[in-house]
Amino acid sequence: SEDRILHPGLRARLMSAEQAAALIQPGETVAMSGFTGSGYPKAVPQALAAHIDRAHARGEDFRINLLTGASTAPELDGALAQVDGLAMRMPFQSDPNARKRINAGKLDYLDIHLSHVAQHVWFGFYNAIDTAVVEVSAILEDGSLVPTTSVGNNKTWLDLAKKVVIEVNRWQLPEMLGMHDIYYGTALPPERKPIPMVRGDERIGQTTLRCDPAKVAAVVLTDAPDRNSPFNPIDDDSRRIAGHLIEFLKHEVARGRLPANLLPLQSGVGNIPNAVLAGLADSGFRGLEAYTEVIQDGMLDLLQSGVLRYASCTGFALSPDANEEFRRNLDFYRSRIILRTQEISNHPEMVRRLGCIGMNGMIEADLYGNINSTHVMGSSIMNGIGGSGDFARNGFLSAFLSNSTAKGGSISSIVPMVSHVDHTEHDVAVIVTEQGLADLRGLSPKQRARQVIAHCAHPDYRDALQDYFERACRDSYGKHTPHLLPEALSWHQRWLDTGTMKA
Ligand code: 0RQ
Repeated sequence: SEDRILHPGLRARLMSAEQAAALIQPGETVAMSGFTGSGYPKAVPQALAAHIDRAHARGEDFRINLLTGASTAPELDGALAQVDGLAMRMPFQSDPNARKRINAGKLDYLDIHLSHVAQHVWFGFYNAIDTAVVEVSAILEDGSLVPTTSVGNNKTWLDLAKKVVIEVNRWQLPEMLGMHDIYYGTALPPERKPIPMVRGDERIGQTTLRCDPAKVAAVVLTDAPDRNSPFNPIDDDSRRIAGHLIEFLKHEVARGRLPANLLPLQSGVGNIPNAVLAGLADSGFRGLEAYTEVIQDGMLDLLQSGVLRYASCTGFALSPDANEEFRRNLDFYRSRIILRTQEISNHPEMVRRLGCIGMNGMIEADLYGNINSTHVMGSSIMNGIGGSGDFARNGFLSAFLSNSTAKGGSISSIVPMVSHVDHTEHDVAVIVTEQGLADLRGLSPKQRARQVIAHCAHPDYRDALQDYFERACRDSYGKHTPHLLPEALSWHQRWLDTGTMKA
């Protein structure tokens, strides 16, 4: 602890995770660090889960409201959901236990644009934050904190929480000091100023997080790694999706609509976006930039090969192997990776100014280009909208990617009407499946439907989509965005009733 906690007053607040967890009271709103499996507190959430479990065994009510940056890991979301310790969760999760409770109607979940979270807390839209639990790699002499592998909303949590619990994780590398850019220039309307950044690799803030030592109630030492699952090996369909998108980007360069090194890329997490990154490695592109939320394995490879010049993000989602690679070659990555607060990594002002190219996964798309990123059969949450909307609406171009079918071909990812809408037809430029790419820019709804059916639908479902569209064009109440209302969601109902969308 000597070299990691340089502030004597804070060293005096060292205690066990159990003691720190006991400071959190039932009903509190607790804001924790963590973004896509990186930089989340590793010990206090598990100790809190045990504490809650004992309270429940005694017949006491004990649940908290939990905010984070984005998803975390089994030690946080998993542990707290397992013991029924959560009353409300926001703004994003991807944990199987939490998901199960949310979809059983036992846990309230608010699925929020990731750029909105910090400002909404500042606006006072949500409960006041009772406790912040934030992982750092070191506490400096002046009490400022060295962030770890994600920044997320930590600045806001530390600024606004009534009390603060700090986990100093000795597994995290203190040599990451200098990679973060914490911007303290955000103000509330009507006092807001332009964000003073015109290139994605600029630094506009400071390298550490401020924290009032008087608010720090506990400091806990930990020694555990970030945990992320390895990616699946890239399959043929993902490779095809990546191929279609990269061919499209080259076409845009050839037509003079994009510069030769494109514009800053945003990439969602998941196997398909990872395949796109892998595809970019041998695409011939050079000097690419990434202004994104999450750095996953493929981005490290692109940095290594020099295809990518830099990556700006707010967190990592690395497989165990990629994590080791990052730690071994930290000196190389230090000058090429910037970690920002998520209000800046996802800021509409920055995404619009830089002209980001958004590339995100989807659950389903409809004929007219509306996208469902979050809900299976319109009602069962998968993960959440995350940052996809921040980039889809404000970027230069927005692409949504998916296989054309799901669940062994029993589901068409292209449907007459999406069963839930996250990204409207107004925010979607291209849709890509392994079948092909539909370029929806400048097209009317009916023109879009023809493109989506021809280029994205799986052959097993193409005729049925065409048939629906033709009958809708003939019989719909209005002919602008033709629909047959009793049939529009019948594919979903058929799957629920019979296990397949096929008639
Ligand atoms: O579920 O594992 O139970 O079978 O969805 O699907 O094909 O593995 O694809 O990992 O890329 O995830 C939209 C969920 C896609 C993701 C989504 C089922 C499928 C499987 C996963 P099973 P795949 P991916 C940056 C940006 C929103 C957040 C975001 C996502 C599971 O991309 O969460 O973009 N996006 N953040 O079976 C029923 C369909 C389906 C379907 C797929 N049509 N119907 N189930 N599935 N299509 C990151 C952050 O913001 C933090």
